[in-house]
Amino acid sequence: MKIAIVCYPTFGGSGVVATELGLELARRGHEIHFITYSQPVRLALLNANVHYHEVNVPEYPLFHYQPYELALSSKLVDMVKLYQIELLHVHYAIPHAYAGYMAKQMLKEEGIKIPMVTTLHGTDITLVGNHPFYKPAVTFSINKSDVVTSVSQSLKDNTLKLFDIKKEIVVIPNFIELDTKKIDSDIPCYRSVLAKQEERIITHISNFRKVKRIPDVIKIFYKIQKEIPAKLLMVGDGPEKEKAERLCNELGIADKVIFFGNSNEIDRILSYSDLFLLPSETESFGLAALEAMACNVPVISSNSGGLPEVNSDGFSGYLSDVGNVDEMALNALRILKDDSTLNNFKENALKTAMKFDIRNILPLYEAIYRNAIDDS
Ligand code: GMT
Repeated sequence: MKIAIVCYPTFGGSGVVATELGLELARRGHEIHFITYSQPVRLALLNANVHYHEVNVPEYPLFHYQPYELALSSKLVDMVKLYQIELLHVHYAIPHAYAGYMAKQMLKEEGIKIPMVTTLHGTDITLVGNHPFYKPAVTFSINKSDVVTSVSQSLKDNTLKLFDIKKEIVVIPNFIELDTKKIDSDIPCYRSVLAKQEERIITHISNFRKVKRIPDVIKIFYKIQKEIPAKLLMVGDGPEKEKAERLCNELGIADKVIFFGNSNEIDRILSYSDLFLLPSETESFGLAALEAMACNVPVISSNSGGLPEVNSDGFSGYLSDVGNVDEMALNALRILKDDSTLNNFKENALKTAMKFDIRNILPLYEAIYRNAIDDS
């Protein structure tokens, strides 16, 4: 199949999922066209089956806001015609589903019918899309999609609760490619740069937005390091990062916390980690937790949104109510207390991640694509 994938090219989960999906589809022989405003961060190699088309938005002083949706829908129309693309798969409703719908309409005028699959990722529904300024357009473009998927049952339930949705929503969970996770974590010099042999390594990876509850990450770690030798690796960048650095200084733990910024070495960092913290206010899925588990790292998370669908309480880690940092720290210490308990949790984390193996999930998308193309 010839498929156009529209996504955000940044470090966010939706862009990562879209990119990994496109790359795997290409490996399976499909022709994939990524259409976005810059090359997706996880898209290293382009080849015969992987194309990238940049959406350019010319700056014009009249516009206070440059019209990205307009440029995107025009680009979609051009690329569909040029490459005979058969299906649009848009990730994140805003504004991609809206632009995709406009492209569909323009193409229809020229006698070209193309189905659109919209995948809802989370904040497009729970935070941004639900804002009254966006809600009518988001509702409209979801209802006008040929197929709507959501990355968890929790996100589906929220979407149906918050929006007047007429379409069926199919749950297709996010996935992980386990084969690529074999990192040579035994290279001693790398680990020793991060922590002393006796220190446990605790990691958090996110976009450092409010929803991630970054101060909770620091507070949990503060309690852990009072009991056992430990280091905290903070990976990613965003609006809450500076505040987090200040909090570490105030608590006197700055020398035990390393802030990395955005990194392309996520798997390597995770391969040295003993525990992952994700105390978010909400997560539709929690891809970062799955990536951690795929690298044998147990997860301490909140129990909100789709996290209970990913992290298994008492098995791959523990779940607690949002903000219950005392319980999260206690559970972290339960996991980290001795090597045999930790190793058990590490094994269970990997076992849990295996349920989300890309080889099980990808055929679900392929089936949806085929049906949508056949029905159009
Ligand atoms: O806040 C983020 O983590 C970024 C956001 C995004 O849109 O990329 O992530 C959302 O989509 C991910 C991929 O499906 C999910 O794993 C995240 O849980 C979800 N974030 C939230 O729901 C807050």
